[in-house]
Amino acid sequence: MQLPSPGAPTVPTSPAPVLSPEVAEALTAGRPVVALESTLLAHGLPRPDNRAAADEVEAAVRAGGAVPATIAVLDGVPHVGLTADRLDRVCADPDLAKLAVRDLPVALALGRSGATTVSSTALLAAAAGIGVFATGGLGGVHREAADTFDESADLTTLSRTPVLVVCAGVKSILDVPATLERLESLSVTVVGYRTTTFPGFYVADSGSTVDWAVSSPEEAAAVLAARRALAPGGVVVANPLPDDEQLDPALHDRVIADALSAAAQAGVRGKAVTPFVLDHLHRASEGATLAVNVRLVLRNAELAGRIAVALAGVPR
Ligand code: PSU
Ligand code: MN
Repeated sequence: MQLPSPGAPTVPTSPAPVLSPEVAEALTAGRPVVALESTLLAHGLPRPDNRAAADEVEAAVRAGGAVPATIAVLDGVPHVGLTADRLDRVCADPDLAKLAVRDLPVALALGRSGATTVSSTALLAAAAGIGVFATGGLGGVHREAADTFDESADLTTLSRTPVLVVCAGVKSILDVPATLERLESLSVTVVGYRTTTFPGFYVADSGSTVDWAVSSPEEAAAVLAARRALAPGGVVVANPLPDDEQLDPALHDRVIADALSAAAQAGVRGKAVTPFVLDHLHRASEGATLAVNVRLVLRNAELAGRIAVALAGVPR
Protein backbone atom coordinates (compact mmCIF):
# COMPACT_ATOMS: atom_id res chain seq x y z
CA MET A 1 0.00 0.00 0.00
CA GLN A 2 1.28 3.41 -0.88
CA LEU A 3 1.06 5.95 1.92
CA PRO A 4 0.21 9.52 0.98
CA SER A 5 3.34 11.60 0.82
CA PRO A 6 3.59 14.35 3.42
CA GLY A 7 2.04 17.51 2.13
CA ALA A 8 -0.33 15.74 -0.29
CA PRO A 9 -3.63 17.60 -0.53
CA THR A 10 -6.25 16.17 1.78
CA VAL A 11 -9.73 15.54 0.51
CA PRO A 12 -12.42 16.78 2.87
CA THR A 13 -14.82 14.11 4.10
CA SER A 14 -18.45 14.73 3.28
CA PRO A 15 -20.79 15.48 6.17
CA ALA A 16 -22.65 12.70 7.99
CA PRO A 17 -26.46 12.68 7.83
CA VAL A 18 -28.19 14.97 10.32
CA LEU A 19 -31.22 13.53 12.06
CA SER A 20 -33.85 15.95 13.36
CA PRO A 21 -34.11 15.77 17.16
CA GLU A 22 -37.54 14.11 16.98
CA VAL A 23 -36.36 11.45 14.51
CA ALA A 24 -33.16 10.79 16.45
CA GLU A 25 -35.10 10.33 19.65
CA ALA A 26 -37.66 8.01 18.07
CA LEU A 27 -34.98 5.84 16.44
CA THR A 28 -32.97 5.56 19.66
CA ALA A 29 -36.09 4.53 21.55
CA GLY A 30 -37.11 2.01 18.85
CA ARG A 31 -40.29 3.92 18.11
CA PRO A 32 -41.85 3.78 14.62
CA VAL A 33 -40.48 6.16 11.98
CA VAL A 34 -41.52 6.57 8.32
CA ALA A 35 -39.20 8.10 5.72
CA LEU A 36 -40.71 10.48 3.16
CA GLU A 37 -39.12 11.66 -0.07
CA SER A 38 -38.78 15.29 -1.10
CA THR A 39 -38.75 14.99 -4.90
CA LEU A 40 -42.47 14.49 -4.99
CA LEU A 41 -42.79 17.80 -3.08
CA ALA A 42 -40.19 19.80 -5.01
CA HIS A 43 -40.63 18.35 -8.51
CA GLY A 44 -43.94 16.49 -8.47
CA LEU A 45 -46.30 19.08 -6.95
CA PRO A 46 -46.61 22.75 -7.93
CA ARG A 47 -45.36 25.57 -5.72
CA PRO A 48 -46.60 27.05 -3.42
CA ASP A 49 -49.27 24.47 -2.56
CA ASN A 50 -46.60 21.77 -2.18
CA ARG A 51 -45.75 23.28 1.23
CA ALA A 52 -49.21 22.54 2.65
CA ALA A 53 -49.04 19.05 1.13
CA ALA A 54 -45.71 18.47 2.93
CA ASP A 55 -47.40 19.15 6.27
CA GLU A 56 -50.41 17.01 5.38
CA VAL A 57 -48.21 14.05 4.44
CA GLU A 58 -46.31 14.31 7.72
CA ALA A 59 -49.64 14.55 9.60
CA ALA A 60 -50.84 11.39 7.82
CA VAL A 61 -47.76 9.49 9.04
CA ARG A 62 -48.53 10.69 12.57
CA ALA A 63 -52.17 9.61 12.16
CA GLY A 64 -50.80 6.15 11.41
CA GLY A 65 -48.86 6.27 14.68
CA ALA A 66 -45.30 7.00 13.50
CA VAL A 67 -42.83 9.89 13.34
CA PRO A 68 -42.31 11.35 9.82
CA ALA A 69 -38.77 11.77 8.51
CA THR A 70 -38.80 13.79 5.30
CA ILE A 71 -35.39 13.50 3.62
CA ALA A 72 -33.47 16.06 1.53
CA VAL A 73 -29.90 17.26 1.02
CA LEU A 74 -29.20 20.88 2.00
CA ASP A 75 -25.81 22.47 1.39
CA GLY A 76 -24.22 19.05 1.12
CA VAL A 77 -25.78 17.70 4.32
CA PRO A 78 -28.28 14.84 4.11
CA HIS A 79 -31.15 15.68 6.46
CA VAL A 80 -33.35 12.89 7.82
CA GLY A 81 -36.33 14.73 9.27
CA LEU A 82 -36.80 18.34 8.18
CA THR A 83 -37.62 21.24 10.47
CA ALA A 84 -40.31 23.66 9.22
CA ASP A 85 -37.77 26.14 7.84
CA ARG A 86 -35.97 23.39 5.92
CA LEU A 87 -39.27 22.13 4.49
CA ASP A 88 -39.94 25.75 3.44
CA ARG A 89 -36.67 25.75 1.53
CA VAL A 90 -37.30 22.42 -0.19
CA CYS A 91 -40.78 23.48 -1.27
CA ALA A 92 -39.92 27.05 -2.35
CA ASP A 93 -36.63 26.75 -4.27
CA PRO A 94 -37.35 26.55 -8.01
CA ASP A 95 -33.73 25.57 -8.71
CA LEU A 96 -33.47 22.67 -6.28
CA ALA A 97 -31.76 19.71 -7.93
CA LYS A 98 -33.39 16.29 -8.23
CA LEU A 99 -31.04 13.79 -6.62
CA ALA A 100 -31.13 10.09 -7.42
CA VAL A 101 -28.56 7.78 -5.80
CA ARG A 102 -25.87 8.54 -8.37
CA ASP A 103 -26.21 12.28 -7.72
CA LEU A 104 -25.79 12.02 -3.94
CA PRO A 105 -21.98 11.84 -3.89
CA VAL A 106 -21.72 14.99 -5.98
CA ALA A 107 -24.19 16.93 -3.81
CA LEU A 108 -22.46 15.77 -0.62
CA ALA A 109 -18.93 16.42 -1.80
CA LEU A 110 -19.63 19.80 -3.41
CA GLY A 111 -22.05 21.13 -0.79
CA ARG A 112 -25.08 21.24 -3.07
CA SER A 113 -28.78 21.01 -2.25
CA GLY A 114 -31.42 18.79 -3.72
CA ALA A 115 -34.60 16.84 -3.24
CA THR A 116 -34.30 13.07 -2.94
CA THR A 117 -36.13 10.60 -5.18
CA VAL A 118 -37.39 7.17 -4.18
CA SER A 119 -33.94 5.72 -4.82
CA SER A 120 -31.88 8.20 -2.79
CA THR A 121 -34.50 8.45 -0.04
CA ALA A 122 -34.52 4.66 0.32
CA LEU A 123 -30.73 4.61 0.55
CA LEU A 124 -30.54 7.39 3.17
CA ALA A 125 -33.47 5.94 5.14
CA ALA A 126 -31.89 2.49 5.31
CA ALA A 127 -28.57 4.02 6.36
CA ALA A 128 -30.35 5.82 9.20
CA GLY A 129 -32.04 2.58 10.31
CA ILE A 130 -35.50 3.47 9.00
CA GLY A 131 -37.30 0.48 7.46
CA VAL A 132 -40.53 1.97 6.14
CA PHE A 133 -40.95 4.61 3.49
CA ALA A 134 -43.97 6.19 1.78
CA THR A 135 -44.24 7.79 -1.64
CA GLY A 136 -46.82 8.35 -4.37
CA GLY A 137 -45.76 6.15 -7.24
CA LEU A 138 -42.45 4.47 -7.97
CA GLY A 139 -40.41 5.36 -10.99
CA GLY A 140 -40.02 2.54 -13.50
CA VAL A 141 -39.72 1.62 -17.16
CA HIS A 142 -40.83 4.41 -19.48
CA ARG A 143 -43.12 3.50 -22.38
CA GLU A 144 -40.52 4.21 -25.05
CA ALA A 145 -37.72 2.57 -23.05
CA ALA A 146 -36.88 0.17 -25.89
CA ASP A 147 -35.53 3.23 -27.72
CA THR A 148 -34.50 5.52 -24.87
CA PHE A 149 -33.33 3.02 -22.20
CA ASP A 150 -35.22 5.25 -19.73
CA GLU A 151 -35.71 3.13 -16.63
CA SER A 152 -35.80 4.72 -13.19
CA ALA A 153 -32.94 4.03 -10.79
CA ASP A 154 -35.73 3.44 -8.23
CA LEU A 155 -35.87 -0.16 -9.46
CA THR A 156 -32.21 -1.11 -9.17
CA THR A 157 -31.91 0.65 -5.83
CA LEU A 158 -34.86 -1.28 -4.40
CA SER A 159 -33.18 -4.50 -5.47
CA ARG A 160 -30.42 -3.92 -2.91
CA THR A 161 -31.86 -1.63 -0.24
CA PRO A 162 -33.62 -3.10 2.82
CA VAL A 163 -36.71 -0.88 2.96
CA LEU A 164 -40.41 -1.36 2.54
CA VAL A 165 -41.98 1.28 0.31
CA VAL A 166 -45.69 1.96 0.30
CA CYS A 167 -46.86 3.35 -3.06
CA ALA A 168 -49.89 3.43 -5.33
CA GLY A 169 -48.03 1.27 -7.82
CA VAL A 170 -45.78 2.91 -10.37
CA LYS A 171 -46.61 6.15 -12.11
CA SER A 172 -49.14 5.43 -14.84
CA ILE A 173 -47.15 7.47 -17.35
CA LEU A 174 -44.89 4.39 -17.43
CA ASP A 175 -45.03 0.96 -19.03
CA VAL A 176 -46.54 -0.86 -16.05
CA PRO A 177 -46.21 -4.49 -17.27
CA ALA A 178 -42.56 -3.89 -18.24
CA THR A 179 -41.88 -2.32 -14.83
CA LEU A 180 -43.39 -5.34 -13.07
CA GLU A 181 -41.17 -7.61 -15.19
CA ARG A 182 -38.09 -5.63 -14.17
CA LEU A 183 -39.10 -5.75 -10.50
CA GLU A 184 -39.30 -9.51 -10.89
CA SER A 185 -35.86 -9.75 -12.55
CA LEU A 186 -34.41 -7.57 -9.81
CA SER A 187 -35.98 -9.80 -7.13
CA VAL A 188 -37.86 -6.93 -5.51
CA THR A 189 -40.66 -8.35 -3.38
CA VAL A 190 -44.03 -6.93 -4.50
CA VAL A 191 -47.29 -7.36 -2.62
CA GLY A 192 -50.67 -5.69 -2.99
CA TYR A 193 -52.37 -4.26 0.05
CA ARG A 194 -55.59 -6.27 0.44
CA THR A 195 -55.64 -6.95 -3.32
CA THR A 196 -53.71 -8.67 -6.09
CA THR A 197 -54.78 -5.96 -8.54
CA PHE A 198 -51.74 -3.80 -9.15
CA PRO A 199 -52.81 -0.17 -8.81
CA GLY A 200 -52.26 2.39 -11.58
CA PHE A 201 -51.26 5.38 -9.45
CA TYR A 202 -54.12 7.80 -10.31
CA VAL A 203 -56.43 4.85 -11.00
CA ALA A 204 -57.19 1.84 -8.83
CA ASP A 205 -56.42 -0.79 -11.48
CA SER A 206 -53.38 -0.68 -13.77
CA GLY A 207 -54.59 -3.71 -15.71
CA SER A 208 -51.78 -5.83 -14.22
CA THR A 209 -51.86 -8.15 -11.25
CA VAL A 210 -49.35 -9.29 -8.64
CA ASP A 211 -48.99 -12.73 -7.10
CA TRP A 212 -49.36 -11.82 -3.46
CA ALA A 213 -51.47 -9.71 -1.17
CA VAL A 214 -51.04 -8.79 2.50
CA SER A 215 -54.14 -8.17 4.55
CA SER A 216 -52.83 -6.03 7.40
CA PRO A 217 -49.97 -3.75 8.49
CA GLU A 218 -48.73 -6.65 10.63
CA GLU A 219 -48.47 -8.94 7.60
CA ALA A 220 -46.64 -6.24 5.63
CA ALA A 221 -44.17 -5.75 8.50
CA ALA A 222 -43.65 -9.50 8.74
CA VAL A 223 -42.78 -9.65 5.02
CA LEU A 224 -40.14 -6.94 5.49
CA ALA A 225 -38.73 -8.71 8.54
CA ALA A 226 -38.50 -11.97 6.57
CA ARG A 227 -36.87 -10.20 3.63
CA ARG A 228 -34.29 -8.58 5.90
CA ALA A 229 -33.43 -11.93 7.39
CA LEU A 230 -32.96 -13.52 3.96
CA ALA A 231 -31.22 -11.16 1.57
CA PRO A 232 -30.72 -7.46 1.09
CA GLY A 233 -33.43 -5.87 -0.97
CA GLY A 234 -36.70 -4.06 -0.81
CA VAL A 235 -40.39 -4.73 -0.46
CA VAL A 236 -43.02 -2.82 -2.43
CA VAL A 237 -46.48 -2.58 -0.87
CA ALA A 238 -48.90 -1.45 -3.56
CA ASN A 239 -51.83 0.39 -2.04
CA PRO A 240 -54.59 1.24 -4.50
CA LEU A 241 -56.98 4.16 -4.19
CA PRO A 242 -60.57 3.08 -3.59
CA ASP A 243 -62.64 3.21 -6.82
CA ASP A 244 -64.60 6.24 -5.67
CA GLU A 245 -61.42 8.25 -5.02
CA GLN A 246 -59.58 7.48 -8.26
CA LEU A 247 -59.26 9.71 -11.30
CA ASP A 248 -61.93 9.08 -13.93
CA PRO A 249 -60.21 6.34 -16.02
CA ALA A 250 -61.37 7.87 -19.34
CA LEU A 251 -59.94 11.27 -18.38
CA HIS A 252 -56.81 9.47 -17.18
CA ASP A 253 -56.11 7.78 -20.50
CA ARG A 254 -56.79 10.95 -22.48
CA VAL A 255 -54.57 13.31 -20.48
CA ILE A 256 -51.72 10.81 -20.22
CA ALA A 257 -51.55 10.29 -23.98
CA ASP A 258 -51.54 14.07 -24.37
CA ALA A 259 -48.81 14.64 -21.77
CA LEU A 260 -46.55 11.96 -23.24
CA SER A 261 -46.76 13.40 -26.73
CA ALA A 262 -46.07 16.89 -25.34
CA ALA A 263 -42.93 15.53 -23.64
CA ALA A 264 -41.81 13.86 -26.87
CA GLN A 265 -42.46 17.05 -28.84
CA ALA A 266 -40.55 19.18 -26.34
CA GLY A 267 -37.64 16.73 -26.56
CA VAL A 268 -37.57 16.29 -22.76
CA ARG A 269 -34.99 13.73 -21.64
CA GLY A 270 -33.56 12.07 -18.54
CA LYS A 271 -34.68 13.09 -15.10
CA ALA A 272 -36.73 15.99 -16.46
CA VAL A 273 -39.27 13.59 -18.04
CA THR A 274 -41.26 12.68 -14.91
CA PRO A 275 -41.62 16.26 -13.55
CA PHE A 276 -42.54 17.55 -17.03
CA VAL A 277 -45.24 14.93 -17.55
CA LEU A 278 -46.71 15.33 -14.03
CA ASP A 279 -46.86 19.10 -14.46
CA HIS A 280 -48.51 18.75 -17.86
CA LEU A 281 -51.09 16.37 -16.38
CA HIS A 282 -51.92 18.72 -13.52
CA ARG A 283 -52.59 21.53 -16.02
CA ALA A 284 -54.40 19.46 -18.65
CA SER A 285 -56.75 17.93 -16.07
CA GLU A 286 -57.33 21.34 -14.42
CA GLY A 287 -55.98 20.10 -11.14
CA ALA A 288 -57.79 16.75 -11.09
CA THR A 289 -54.57 14.70 -11.26
CA LEU A 290 -53.02 16.95 -8.61
CA ALA A 291 -55.85 16.38 -6.13
CA VAL A 292 -55.70 12.61 -6.71
CA ASN A 293 -51.88 12.63 -6.44
CA VAL A 294 -52.00 14.31 -3.03
CA ARG A 295 -54.79 12.00 -1.85
CA LEU A 296 -52.91 8.83 -2.75
CA VAL A 297 -49.72 10.06 -1.08
CA LEU A 298 -51.68 10.77 2.12
CA ARG A 299 -53.19 7.31 2.11
CA ASN A 300 -49.78 5.73 1.55
CA ALA A 301 -48.26 7.81 4.35
CA GLU A 302 -50.89 6.71 6.83
CA LEU A 303 -50.57 3.04 5.88
CA ALA A 304 -46.77 3.34 6.12
CA GLY A 305 -47.24 4.74 9.64
CA ARG A 306 -49.29 1.70 10.63
CA ILE A 307 -46.74 -0.67 9.09
CA ALA A 308 -43.92 1.08 10.97
CA VAL A 309 -45.90 0.65 14.19
CA ALA A 310 -46.24 -3.08 13.46
CA LEU A 311 -42.54 -3.32 12.54
CA ALA A 312 -41.50 -1.67 15.81
CA GLY A 313 -43.04 -4.69 17.54
CA VAL A 314 -41.02 -7.20 15.50
CA PRO A 315 -37.73 -8.22 17.18
CA ARG A 316 -34.73 -7.47 14.93
N1 PSU B 1 -44.42 9.93 -6.53
C1 PSU B 1 -45.21 11.03 -6.78
N2 PSU B 1 -44.64 12.09 -7.42
C2 PSU B 1 -43.29 12.10 -7.78
C3 PSU B 1 -42.46 10.96 -7.51
C4 PSU B 1 -43.09 9.91 -6.88
O1 PSU B 1 -46.41 11.02 -6.45
O2 PSU B 1 -42.83 13.11 -8.33
C5 PSU B 1 -40.98 10.98 -7.89
C6 PSU B 1 -40.18 10.04 -7.02
O3 PSU B 1 -39.16 10.81 -6.40
C7 PSU B 1 -39.56 9.03 -7.96
C8 PSU B 1 -39.38 9.90 -9.18
O4 PSU B 1 -38.38 8.48 -7.48
O5 PSU B 1 -40.66 10.58 -9.23
C9 PSU B 1 -39.05 9.09 -10.40
O6 PSU B 1 -38.26 9.88 -11.24
P1 PSU B 1 -37.50 9.20 -12.49
O7 PSU B 1 -38.60 8.72 -13.38
O8 PSU B 1 -36.72 10.33 -13.10
O9 PSU B 1 -36.64 8.11 -11.94
MN1 MN C 1 -35.55 8.35 -16.12
